[in-house]
Amino acid sequence: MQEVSQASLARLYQRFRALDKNKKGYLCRVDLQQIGALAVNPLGDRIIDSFFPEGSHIVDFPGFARVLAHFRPVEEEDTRVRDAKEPEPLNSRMNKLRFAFQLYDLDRDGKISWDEMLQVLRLMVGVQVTEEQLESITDRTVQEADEDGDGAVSFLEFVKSLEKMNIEQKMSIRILK
Ligand SMILES: [Ca+2]
Ligand SMILES: [Ca+2]
Repeated sequence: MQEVSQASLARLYQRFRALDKNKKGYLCRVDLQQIGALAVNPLGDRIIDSFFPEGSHIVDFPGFARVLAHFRPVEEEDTRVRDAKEPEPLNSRMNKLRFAFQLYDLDRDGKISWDEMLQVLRLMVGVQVTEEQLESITDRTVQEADEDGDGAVSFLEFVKSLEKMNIEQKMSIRILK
């Protein structure tokens, strides 16, 4: 976490303590559901899931800070050439993309299947489309991204299809105001 300044770490810790209503020393799902930026995000529940890897039900401060690091806006200085030995910051474009990809890839097999795409699109487009419309949106989305024609979207295909979108902006949820 060396890329996080002391000041922002202190603010993050205040945020953690404020969310931790009963001063348990850790957070659970209901605590995280108080984060407004997540409550209004269609993938908020999926993002909350990513705080709890492998069936755990609580997250401590280091785990909380690690997941939130993906959402910090990319600072201008991040575009400078870094020492190759330096680890990539968690909020780099590549890490944001990896994080976004795993929100789609529920079974973690490295590919977004048609069903997985459908589930995400259902969350994103809301209730105003019919199941039939949703399926055709899914068809189109998968087809547009699927370059090798295996019917699923690999990480590379995902990256290419998002290239024109401003992922930094989309993934920069300002939790630390
Ligand atoms: Ca998958
Ligand atoms: Ca493919």
